[in-house]
Amino acid sequence: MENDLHQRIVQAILDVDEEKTLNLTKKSIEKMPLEKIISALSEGLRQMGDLFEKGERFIPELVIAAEFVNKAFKILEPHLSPEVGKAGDLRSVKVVIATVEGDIHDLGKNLVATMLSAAGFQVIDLGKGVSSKTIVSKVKKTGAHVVGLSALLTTTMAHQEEVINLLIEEGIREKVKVIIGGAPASQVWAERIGADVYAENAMEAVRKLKEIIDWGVK
Ligand code: B12
Repeated sequence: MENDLHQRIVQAILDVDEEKTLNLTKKSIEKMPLEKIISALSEGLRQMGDLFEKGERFIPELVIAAEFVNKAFKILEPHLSPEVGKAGDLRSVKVVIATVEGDIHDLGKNLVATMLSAAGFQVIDLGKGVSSKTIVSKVKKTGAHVVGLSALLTTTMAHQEEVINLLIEEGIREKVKVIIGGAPASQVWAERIGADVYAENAMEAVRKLKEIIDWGVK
Protein backbone atom coordinates (compact mmCIF):
# COMPACT_ATOMS: atom_id res chain seq x y z
CA MET A 1 0.00 0.00 0.00
CA GLU A 2 2.70 2.49 1.07
CA ASN A 3 4.90 1.58 -1.88
CA ASP A 4 1.98 1.94 -4.23
CA LEU A 5 1.08 5.38 -2.88
CA HIS A 6 4.74 6.42 -3.00
CA GLN A 7 4.95 5.43 -6.66
CA ARG A 8 1.68 7.16 -7.53
CA ILE A 9 2.80 10.39 -5.89
CA VAL A 10 6.12 10.29 -7.75
CA GLN A 11 4.32 9.60 -11.02
CA ALA A 12 1.76 12.37 -10.49
CA ILE A 13 4.63 14.84 -10.05
CA LEU A 14 6.42 13.54 -13.15
CA ASP A 15 3.13 14.01 -15.03
CA VAL A 16 3.02 17.59 -13.67
CA ASP A 17 -0.46 16.76 -12.38
CA GLU A 18 -1.24 19.12 -9.52
CA GLU A 19 -4.71 17.85 -8.75
CA LYS A 20 -3.61 14.25 -8.54
CA THR A 21 -0.57 15.09 -6.41
CA LEU A 22 -2.65 17.07 -3.91
CA ASN A 23 -5.39 14.43 -3.77
CA LEU A 24 -2.88 11.62 -3.24
CA THR A 25 -1.15 13.67 -0.53
CA LYS A 26 -4.44 14.14 1.34
CA LYS A 27 -5.30 10.48 0.93
CA SER A 28 -1.88 9.38 2.19
CA ILE A 29 -2.13 11.23 5.51
CA GLU A 30 -4.32 8.50 6.94
CA LYS A 31 -2.33 5.69 5.37
CA MET A 32 1.37 6.34 5.85
CA PRO A 33 3.78 8.25 8.11
CA LEU A 34 4.26 11.90 7.14
CA GLU A 35 7.98 11.34 6.75
CA LYS A 36 7.24 8.87 3.95
CA ILE A 37 4.84 11.24 2.20
CA ILE A 38 7.47 13.97 2.32
CA SER A 39 10.03 11.57 0.96
CA ALA A 40 7.71 10.60 -1.93
CA LEU A 41 7.07 14.26 -2.78
CA SER A 42 10.79 15.02 -2.62
CA GLU A 43 11.62 11.96 -4.72
CA GLY A 44 9.16 13.12 -7.40
CA LEU A 45 10.91 16.46 -7.61
CA ARG A 46 14.32 14.83 -7.58
CA GLN A 47 13.32 12.68 -10.55
CA MET A 48 11.96 15.80 -12.28
CA GLY A 49 15.43 17.28 -11.82
CA ASP A 50 17.03 14.21 -13.41
CA LEU A 51 14.66 14.45 -16.39
CA PHE A 52 15.40 18.16 -16.64
CA GLU A 53 19.11 17.36 -16.79
CA LYS A 54 18.43 14.92 -19.65
CA GLY A 55 16.40 17.57 -21.46
CA GLU A 56 13.14 15.66 -20.96
CA ARG A 57 11.55 18.28 -18.68
CA PHE A 58 11.86 22.05 -18.85
CA ILE A 59 12.08 24.94 -16.41
CA PRO A 60 8.37 25.90 -16.62
CA GLU A 61 7.42 22.32 -15.69
CA LEU A 62 9.93 22.37 -12.84
CA VAL A 63 8.50 25.67 -11.59
CA ILE A 64 4.91 24.36 -11.73
CA ALA A 65 5.82 21.09 -10.02
CA ALA A 66 7.82 22.91 -7.33
CA GLU A 67 4.83 25.17 -6.65
CA PHE A 68 2.32 22.38 -6.23
CA VAL A 69 4.69 20.22 -4.21
CA ASN A 70 5.01 23.23 -1.93
CA LYS A 71 1.20 23.25 -1.65
CA ALA A 72 1.33 19.55 -0.77
CA PHE A 73 3.86 20.28 2.00
CA LYS A 74 1.47 22.94 3.31
CA ILE A 75 -1.31 20.32 3.49
CA LEU A 76 0.96 18.25 5.73
CA GLU A 77 2.02 21.16 7.94
CA PRO A 78 -0.81 21.02 10.50
CA HIS A 79 -0.11 17.33 11.04
CA LEU A 80 3.60 17.73 11.69
CA SER A 81 3.83 18.54 15.39
CA PRO A 82 2.80 15.15 16.76
CA GLU A 83 5.13 13.42 14.33
CA VAL A 84 8.26 15.40 15.18
CA GLY A 85 7.44 15.22 18.88
CA LYS A 86 6.96 18.78 20.04
CA ALA A 87 9.15 19.61 23.00
CA GLY A 88 8.12 22.67 24.95
CA ASP A 89 11.56 23.70 26.15
CA LEU A 90 13.05 24.25 22.70
CA ARG A 91 11.50 27.74 22.28
CA SER A 92 14.61 29.29 23.77
CA VAL A 93 16.80 27.78 21.05
CA LYS A 94 16.96 30.26 18.19
CA VAL A 95 17.68 29.01 14.70
CA VAL A 96 18.49 31.41 11.87
CA ILE A 97 17.98 29.67 8.54
CA ALA A 98 18.53 30.76 4.93
CA THR A 99 19.23 29.61 1.42
CA VAL A 100 22.63 31.03 0.54
CA GLU A 101 23.48 33.78 -1.91
CA GLY A 102 22.80 33.13 -5.61
CA ASP A 103 20.49 30.23 -4.87
CA ILE A 104 16.71 30.51 -5.23
CA HIS A 105 15.83 26.94 -4.23
CA ASP A 106 13.80 27.25 -1.06
CA LEU A 107 11.44 24.28 -0.83
CA GLY A 108 13.87 22.16 1.18
CA LYS A 109 14.86 25.06 3.41
CA ASN A 110 11.18 25.88 4.01
CA LEU A 111 10.49 22.31 4.95
CA VAL A 112 13.38 22.25 7.41
CA ALA A 113 12.17 25.57 8.89
CA THR A 114 8.61 24.25 9.20
CA MET A 115 9.69 21.01 10.85
CA LEU A 116 11.97 22.81 13.30
CA SER A 117 9.14 25.17 14.23
CA ALA A 118 6.78 22.23 14.60
CA ALA A 119 9.31 20.61 16.91
CA GLY A 120 9.34 23.75 19.05
CA PHE A 121 12.47 25.63 17.96
CA GLN A 122 12.31 29.39 17.47
CA VAL A 123 13.02 29.74 13.77
CA ILE A 124 14.05 32.96 12.05
CA ASP A 125 13.76 32.35 8.33
CA LEU A 126 15.72 34.85 6.24
CA GLY A 127 14.48 33.49 2.90
CA LYS A 128 16.45 32.60 -0.20
CA GLY A 129 19.45 34.07 -2.00
CA VAL A 130 20.69 35.64 1.22
CA SER A 131 24.20 37.07 1.31
CA SER A 132 26.69 35.67 3.81
CA LYS A 133 27.04 39.13 5.38
CA THR A 134 23.30 39.39 5.98
CA ILE A 135 23.18 35.92 7.49
CA VAL A 136 26.05 36.62 9.87
CA SER A 137 24.69 40.01 10.88
CA LYS A 138 21.30 38.41 11.66
CA VAL A 139 23.02 35.74 13.74
CA LYS A 140 24.71 38.53 15.71
CA LYS A 141 21.60 40.63 16.07
CA THR A 142 19.33 37.78 17.21
CA GLY A 143 21.93 35.96 19.30
CA ALA A 144 21.01 32.80 17.42
CA HIS A 145 22.27 29.49 18.80
CA VAL A 146 22.12 27.75 15.46
CA VAL A 147 22.48 28.81 11.84
CA GLY A 148 21.08 26.58 9.09
CA LEU A 149 22.41 26.99 5.56
CA SER A 150 20.77 25.52 2.50
CA ALA A 151 22.44 25.25 -0.92
CA LEU A 152 21.08 23.31 -3.90
CA LEU A 153 23.66 24.24 -6.49
CA THR A 154 27.26 23.10 -6.66
CA THR A 155 28.07 26.69 -7.57
CA THR A 156 26.49 28.14 -4.41
CA MET A 157 27.58 25.62 -1.80
CA ALA A 158 30.84 27.60 -1.42
CA HIS A 159 28.75 30.24 0.36
CA GLN A 160 28.15 27.77 3.17
CA GLU A 161 31.88 27.85 3.77
CA GLU A 162 31.93 31.62 3.33
CA VAL A 163 29.40 32.06 6.14
CA ILE A 164 31.52 29.92 8.46
CA ASN A 165 34.61 31.96 7.61
CA LEU A 166 32.72 35.16 8.27
CA LEU A 167 31.55 33.83 11.64
CA ILE A 168 35.21 33.19 12.49
CA GLU A 169 36.21 36.69 11.33
CA GLU A 170 33.48 38.21 13.46
CA GLY A 171 34.67 36.21 16.47
CA ILE A 172 31.33 34.44 17.01
CA ARG A 173 32.03 31.01 15.55
CA GLU A 174 32.12 29.39 19.01
CA LYS A 175 28.75 30.87 19.92
CA VAL A 176 26.75 29.31 17.13
CA LYS A 177 26.31 25.81 15.76
CA VAL A 178 26.27 25.53 11.99
CA ILE A 179 24.00 22.99 10.33
CA ILE A 180 24.14 22.56 6.57
CA GLY A 181 22.01 20.78 3.99
CA GLY A 182 20.83 20.67 0.40
CA ALA A 183 21.31 18.19 -2.42
CA PRO A 184 25.05 18.75 -3.09
CA ALA A 185 25.99 18.90 0.61
CA SER A 186 27.25 15.84 2.49
CA GLN A 187 28.92 14.79 5.71
CA VAL A 188 32.30 15.01 3.97
CA TRP A 189 31.55 18.56 2.78
CA ALA A 190 30.37 19.54 6.27
CA GLU A 191 33.61 18.29 7.78
CA ARG A 192 35.71 19.95 5.11
CA ILE A 193 34.20 23.39 5.71
CA GLY A 194 34.01 22.99 9.48
CA ALA A 195 30.22 22.85 9.86
CA ASP A 196 28.97 21.20 13.05
CA VAL A 197 26.12 19.19 11.59
CA TYR A 198 25.03 17.85 8.23
CA ALA A 199 21.47 16.62 7.81
CA GLU A 200 20.18 14.84 4.74
CA ASN A 201 16.55 15.80 5.28
CA ALA A 202 14.24 17.79 7.50
CA MET A 203 13.47 14.97 9.94
CA GLU A 204 17.16 14.32 10.41
CA ALA A 205 17.72 18.04 10.96
CA VAL A 206 15.18 17.97 13.80
CA ARG A 207 16.67 14.83 15.30
CA LYS A 208 20.22 16.14 15.16
CA LEU A 209 19.35 19.62 16.39
CA LYS A 210 17.53 18.22 19.39
CA GLU A 211 20.96 17.13 20.53
CA ILE A 212 21.62 20.84 20.82
CA ILE A 213 20.33 20.59 24.35
CA ASP A 214 23.12 18.15 25.14
CA TRP A 215 25.60 20.62 23.69
CA GLY A 216 24.44 22.98 26.42
CA VAL A 217 23.56 25.74 23.97
CA LYS A 218 20.66 27.02 26.04
C1 B12 B 1 12.48 22.46 -7.91
C2 B12 B 1 13.82 22.79 -8.51
C3 B12 B 1 13.98 24.08 -9.03
C4 B12 B 1 12.94 25.19 -8.85
C5 B12 B 1 13.11 25.78 -7.43
C6 B12 B 1 11.80 26.28 -6.85
C7 B12 B 1 11.94 26.64 -5.40
N1 B12 B 1 11.15 27.59 -4.98
O1 B12 B 1 12.72 26.07 -4.64
C8 B12 B 1 13.35 26.16 -10.00
C9 B12 B 1 12.62 25.75 -11.25
C10 B12 B 1 13.11 27.63 -9.74
C11 B12 B 1 14.82 25.80 -10.16
C12 B12 B 1 15.75 26.64 -10.74
C13 B12 B 1 17.05 26.24 -11.06
N2 B12 B 1 17.58 25.01 -10.90
CO1 B12 B 1 16.76 23.62 -9.86
N3 B12 B 1 16.01 22.06 -9.14
C14 B12 B 1 14.86 21.83 -8.59
C15 B12 B 1 14.79 20.32 -8.20
C16 B12 B 1 14.06 19.61 -9.31
C17 B12 B 1 14.13 19.99 -6.89
C18 B12 B 1 14.67 20.72 -5.65
C19 B12 B 1 13.66 20.57 -4.52
O2 B12 B 1 12.90 21.48 -4.24
N4 B12 B 1 13.59 19.35 -3.94
C20 B12 B 1 12.61 19.03 -2.89
C21 B12 B 1 13.14 19.47 -1.54
C22 B12 B 1 12.14 19.12 -0.43
O3 B12 B 1 14.33 18.75 -1.31
P1 B12 B 1 15.73 19.45 -1.08
O4 B12 B 1 15.74 20.79 -1.64
O5 B12 B 1 16.81 18.53 -1.44
O6 B12 B 1 15.75 19.64 0.53
C23 B12 B 1 15.85 18.57 1.45
C24 B12 B 1 17.31 18.24 1.81
O7 B12 B 1 18.23 18.58 0.83
C25 B12 B 1 17.52 18.93 3.11
N5 B12 B 1 17.89 20.32 3.13
C26 B12 B 1 17.72 21.30 2.22
N6 B12 B 1 18.13 22.48 2.70
C27 B12 B 1 18.56 22.27 3.94
C28 B12 B 1 19.11 23.14 4.89
C29 B12 B 1 19.49 22.65 6.13
C30 B12 B 1 20.03 23.58 7.14
C31 B12 B 1 19.36 21.26 6.40
C32 B12 B 1 19.80 20.73 7.69
C33 B12 B 1 18.84 20.39 5.46
C34 B12 B 1 18.43 20.90 4.23
O8 B12 B 1 16.26 18.80 3.73
C35 B12 B 1 15.25 19.08 2.75
C36 B12 B 1 13.95 18.47 3.15
O9 B12 B 1 14.02 17.11 3.44
C37 B12 B 1 16.32 19.97 -8.15
C38 B12 B 1 16.64 18.49 -8.32
C39 B12 B 1 17.35 17.88 -7.13
N7 B12 B 1 17.94 16.73 -7.34
O10 B12 B 1 17.40 18.43 -6.04
C40 B12 B 1 16.86 20.89 -9.25
C41 B12 B 1 18.33 21.30 -9.25
C42 B12 B 1 18.82 21.59 -7.84
N8 B12 B 1 18.30 22.54 -10.02
C43 B12 B 1 19.33 22.66 -10.82
C44 B12 B 1 19.56 23.77 -11.67
C45 B12 B 1 20.75 23.65 -12.61
C46 B12 B 1 18.75 24.91 -11.62
C47 B12 B 1 18.94 26.19 -12.43
C48 B12 B 1 20.39 26.71 -12.53
C49 B12 B 1 18.33 25.94 -13.82
C50 B12 B 1 18.51 27.06 -14.82
N9 B12 B 1 19.25 26.74 -15.85
O11 B12 B 1 17.99 28.14 -14.64
C51 B12 B 1 18.04 27.18 -11.66
C52 B12 B 1 18.83 27.84 -10.51
C53 B12 B 1 18.41 29.19 -10.17
C54 B12 B 1 19.19 29.69 -8.95
N10 B12 B 1 20.01 30.68 -9.14
O12 B12 B 1 19.04 29.16 -7.87
C55 B12 B 1 20.26 21.47 -10.71
C56 B12 B 1 21.54 21.77 -9.93
C57 B12 B 1 22.75 21.13 -10.56
C58 B12 B 1 23.99 21.45 -9.83
N11 B12 B 1 24.87 20.48 -9.84
O13 B12 B 1 24.22 22.47 -9.29
C59 B12 B 1 19.33 20.38 -10.08
C60 B12 B 1 20.06 19.34 -9.22
C61 B12 B 1 18.57 19.68 -11.25
C62 B12 B 1 19.47 18.84 -12.12
N12 B12 B 1 19.55 17.55 -11.88
O14 B12 B 1 20.09 19.36 -13.01
N13 B12 B 1 15.08 24.54 -9.71
